[in-house]
Amino acid sequence: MLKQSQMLIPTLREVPADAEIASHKLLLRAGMARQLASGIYTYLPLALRTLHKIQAIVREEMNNAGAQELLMPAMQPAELWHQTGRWDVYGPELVRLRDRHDRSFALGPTHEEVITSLVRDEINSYKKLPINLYQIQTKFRDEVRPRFGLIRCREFIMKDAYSFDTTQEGLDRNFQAMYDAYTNIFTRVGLNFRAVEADAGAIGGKGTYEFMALCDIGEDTIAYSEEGDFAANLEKAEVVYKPAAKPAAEAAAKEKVHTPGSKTIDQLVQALQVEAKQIIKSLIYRVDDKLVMVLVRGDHELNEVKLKNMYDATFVGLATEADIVSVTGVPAGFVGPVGIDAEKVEIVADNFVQDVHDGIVGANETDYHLVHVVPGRDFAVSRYADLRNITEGDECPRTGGAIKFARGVEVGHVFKLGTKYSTAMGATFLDENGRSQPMIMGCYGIGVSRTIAAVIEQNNDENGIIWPVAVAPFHVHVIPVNVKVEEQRQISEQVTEALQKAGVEVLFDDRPERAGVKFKDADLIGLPLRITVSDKAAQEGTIEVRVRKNGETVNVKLEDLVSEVKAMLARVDHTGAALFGIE
Ligand code: 9G3
Repeated sequence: MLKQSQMLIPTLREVPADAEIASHKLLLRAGMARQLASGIYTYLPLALRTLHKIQAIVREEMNNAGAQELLMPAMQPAELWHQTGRWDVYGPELVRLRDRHDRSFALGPTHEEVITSLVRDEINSYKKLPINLYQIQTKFRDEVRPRFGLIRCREFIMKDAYSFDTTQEGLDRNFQAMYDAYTNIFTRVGLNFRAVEADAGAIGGKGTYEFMALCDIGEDTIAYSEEGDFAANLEKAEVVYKPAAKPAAEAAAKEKVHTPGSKTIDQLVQALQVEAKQIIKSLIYRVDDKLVMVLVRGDHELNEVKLKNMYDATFVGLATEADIVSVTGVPAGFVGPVGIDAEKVEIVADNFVQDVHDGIVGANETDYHLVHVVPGRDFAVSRYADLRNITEGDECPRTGGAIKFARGVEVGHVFKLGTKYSTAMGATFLDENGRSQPMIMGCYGIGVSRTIAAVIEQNNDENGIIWPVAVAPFHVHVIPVNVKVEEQRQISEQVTEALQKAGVEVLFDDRPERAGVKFKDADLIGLPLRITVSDKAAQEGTIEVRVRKNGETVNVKLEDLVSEVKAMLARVDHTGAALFGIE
């Protein structure tokens, strides 16, 4: 086994300014990765060891779930993408090239077309189904703004799996098997993750889940319940609505008030000394080719995905100023539902608007609002629906517990594809009655290289990385205080060999550096245990073992070292227990 002085582990004290997040900085500083070009990285030996461990866990769980591994090409003929119509759907993100015969190819960003064409050509009887095929392969997506090191690259490593079934129940079984496999994978890797429902309005349909590693730099907001396992993407989370009790007395008749310059909720709250939840926001939206007025309580946010799903629209966006004036006669800020011609613009509202019993709305007159407005009495709503973003403290739609927010990075994604690709490409099977049917597909991705970064994001401190045992590049760092002292070198070599013989992976830092430098590098690289060999080893036969995660330090007799090190690795974290706990 190579010693550290012979290995390419170029640690750094400082990093380039464009490395903003912990994992990006630490991948560079710990000598694990180097950028070749924007969004394109070399995995140096330490990172590759971690990558291989993650891949090994992925393979074990995928194989246990009955999937079989194959390896597809990265070069994909454009014809396949024409068959599914996707060649023209994707823009510059799809890396395209021409070969020497001037034929067009894509460098694969995903492999639905390739796998479906393979299964179409090789399987056509129900007897050969179901089948679940997967690969671990480099993907190419020419991201407009690669960032955050291995989190968002233009070339990255993905495990992508594709299942083919004859029935919906079969797909449901494969989907569940993949869901469980992903749960095992991310648990064994040591990630703090949530499986997040990512299907608006398909509650019970369970069309797709995203596996999110919780971390503050994540681009997605997750709404999750403190009780139970509910979690949903913010834009998909449904909001529980229970009608509030009607007030004893009905509000006084509506009245126009002068509210000069009060365009925003905050200005109105100040001007009228009211609470935001008494105000009803009136937003004019363009939904495909029509204009819609959407009402939301002043303290809530409209959820455009829910609006889009309610109309099953292809386009949803805020109307232009001109549209707003054309519908209401005033610019945004003084718009309201009272007196609006329902023929010209439909008025829809979030469920919680119906409980605003003494409300404030724009008067459709510049610098004026209406107070004491009652929905149903002073204006009609054509449809109430769940149209707002869930907020922290809302009731969980599953468990009734309180909703909390977290940010996350998507490391896995499981989809029920149905027959979209099999129909487009003619992947059919003959059923038991000899009838030709399209195969029913699912697809399942894991961002394997992104997972390395997510693990580092969740496991670091000001000194460097803190590797979970299961995916650490090595298990133990052996460091002689002074490698020039012959006994220290000899004992370090004996300790290294004894541990390696016992299945413990050792990085022996034999560099002639000052102890302080070696300890700093050891903290940076972040192996679970650090063994320090000092003069005490020769004099008293003891060596120091330090746990990177919590700084716990013990002096161990040389003869007890192997068993003690394995016991400590089993105690460091649950991934170590899984590997070293079973004796
Ligand atoms: C493209 C480009 C980018 C893409 C896609 C296609 C994302 C694309 C979605 C998926 C769905 C699943 C199998 C593994 C799990 C995810 N970005 N997606 O289809 F041409 Cl340039 O990849 N695929």
